[in-house]
Amino acid sequence: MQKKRPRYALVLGLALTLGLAAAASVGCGDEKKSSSNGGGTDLQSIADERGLSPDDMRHALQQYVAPGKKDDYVMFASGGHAGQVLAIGLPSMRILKEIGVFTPEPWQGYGYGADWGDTILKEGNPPGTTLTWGDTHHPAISETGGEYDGRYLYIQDRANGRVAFIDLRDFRTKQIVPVPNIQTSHGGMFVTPNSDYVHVSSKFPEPWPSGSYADLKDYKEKFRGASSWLKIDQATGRLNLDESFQIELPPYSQDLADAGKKVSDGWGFIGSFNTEMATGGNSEGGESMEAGASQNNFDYLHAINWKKAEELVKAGKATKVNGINQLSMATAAAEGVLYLIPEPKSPHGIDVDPSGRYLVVGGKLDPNVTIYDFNKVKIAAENKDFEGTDAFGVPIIKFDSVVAAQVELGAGPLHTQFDSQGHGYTSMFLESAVAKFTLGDDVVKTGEAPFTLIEKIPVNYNIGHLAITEGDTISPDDKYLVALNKWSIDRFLTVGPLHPQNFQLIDLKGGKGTMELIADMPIPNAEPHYTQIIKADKLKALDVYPPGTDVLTMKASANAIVAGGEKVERNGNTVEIWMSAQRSHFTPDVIRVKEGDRVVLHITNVEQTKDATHGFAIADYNIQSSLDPGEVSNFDFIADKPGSFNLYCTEFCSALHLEMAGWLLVEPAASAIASP
Ligand code: RUQ
Ligand code: CUA
Repeated sequence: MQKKRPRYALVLGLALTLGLAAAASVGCGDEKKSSSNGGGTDLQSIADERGLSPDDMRHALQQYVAPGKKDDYVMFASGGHAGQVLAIGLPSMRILKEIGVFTPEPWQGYGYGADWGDTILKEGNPPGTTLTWGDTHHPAISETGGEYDGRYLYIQDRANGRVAFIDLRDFRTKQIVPVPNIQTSHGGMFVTPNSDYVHVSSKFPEPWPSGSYADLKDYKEKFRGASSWLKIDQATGRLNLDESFQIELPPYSQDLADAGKKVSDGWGFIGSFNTEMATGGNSEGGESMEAGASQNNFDYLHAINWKKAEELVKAGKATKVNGINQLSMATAAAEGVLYLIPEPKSPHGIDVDPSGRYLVVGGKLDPNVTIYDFNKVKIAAENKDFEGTDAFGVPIIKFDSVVAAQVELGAGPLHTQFDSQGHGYTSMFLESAVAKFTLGDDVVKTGEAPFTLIEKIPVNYNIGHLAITEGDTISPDDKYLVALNKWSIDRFLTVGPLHPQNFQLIDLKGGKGTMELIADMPIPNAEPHYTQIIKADKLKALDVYPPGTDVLTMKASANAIVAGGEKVERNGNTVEIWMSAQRSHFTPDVIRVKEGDRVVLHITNVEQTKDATHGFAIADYNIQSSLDPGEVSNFDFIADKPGSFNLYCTEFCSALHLEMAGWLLVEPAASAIASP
């Protein structure tokens, strides 16, 4: 709710505090006087000329990060079906980096001949498939004690059931794991509070064992979902399948998920829909998926005791299937690992509050958020307070025994984030709004009534997720909320029928005041489904790599050289070159091979100056790499195309950047020379 009353005095006060006094004082003396024909330099003239209201001016000051100053937060946003991750500064909403993940990305030399990207992309291919894209949805920052620790970032591929690991020392992808027995995954991504595991669950069930064929008439018998717990190696951040495990789930559509924390630490929660087990077939005499999957009044929230599951796996109760330890549904149900809790009709988000006690489920087709009390879930599980089992023998906890409250918010509640004051903030997709409400009075610190809708703010438009600064931790910062809107419609200049997505920055006023929309940000990428926002000072990214670093392992490369150590060796048909890159030349800058030779090329950027990145590209060979200071890039290719090819540095590194070039001379095989 923005007030229309001019608040010029306040704005000026703020401006002065923020050091804009100089700009203001060059005005014509009377600060309130506006210049009628533009060109004025006092604040009011500028505002008048640009058509800014006092509120606009205040918002500009709230968001402004002056040249040379830095942002307070970094938001990691998924890049949707473009397959990357974006790093965005807050509050400025300036894009800092696009990180290639599932899709090759030439600027970073990811997937264009250098071994770093090629190795990761290749290892990330499921057996028998070459994938050149992914659909990034849910980023998850590593945590220590329930707080983001700024070390690692994980993100899943919605389309192909894979998980990628990004090292936040260099903001580069280091691993893609095709998760066995999972074909697609949606929102089932989270990191446990001490980064023991990354969780990912399947979206649509597939025939088990994975990769086999089954007809849809055998859906109930043959198709299965999975909850996967991928072990994080603490020292490297890499995922280790040998120490990971999976829990077989009924063939429902497991949807969003969240980790338990504090009182619910050791548990994970996954929402689901399509407990009807509809399979589509609208042109085969059946009904479409959407109708079939919306029949039941309740679907099931899955509550998983992962610490218990881990014990069972260690006790040998799992079977290895396609390279991962699997606990059967029967074992999980019998041993107190897996419980179902009814959740109203086609639910969407499931989000655990910072205290770990409240589990908030969005209604999608229901105007309420349903809030469960984990303390009650625990008691119900212990007392076997069940209403029966589902068709697969999994116990169903009684709804009334575990619900804390249902709060009516309006049309289409999806996802919820929390502040530290005991509020939940839910995205309202159908209503294009964010609704703020209170949780139980044990966590509400503002004196407001528990389980009550407090206020709503409109957003533009069709909000999906929302993210609060440090929002998935045990202590959110009540600073900003970002609305991730799926449509922008009329908010930006039209750039053709494919409109940008729209992020909107909302000031939370410390969780105590009225939410206020500060800024819009068009996203020129695919739909950024979810983001997490970390305090910038928690990130400890490198400025340069230590000399001779292999970025895949983050260790010293065996092929690193120092300036002067360049050499060329020929062994039969293999030519191996150790090259250096330094402003403004490659050494050697001419590579002589014969058609058909294997070329093994190691390039060390021997510089240690911040930002002294060189690129390396060879014409017509589809080779492009980024060599950041200290980095070693390795190439291994067959010189199968004869000719004289220019090679050059693709980064404007110095005054003589254009001279940083050379040649790959591929002498034609004898037969080719002989031809007229
Ligand atoms: S969920 S389409 Cu993250 Cu609302 Cu995805
Ligand atoms: Cu090195 Cu341009």
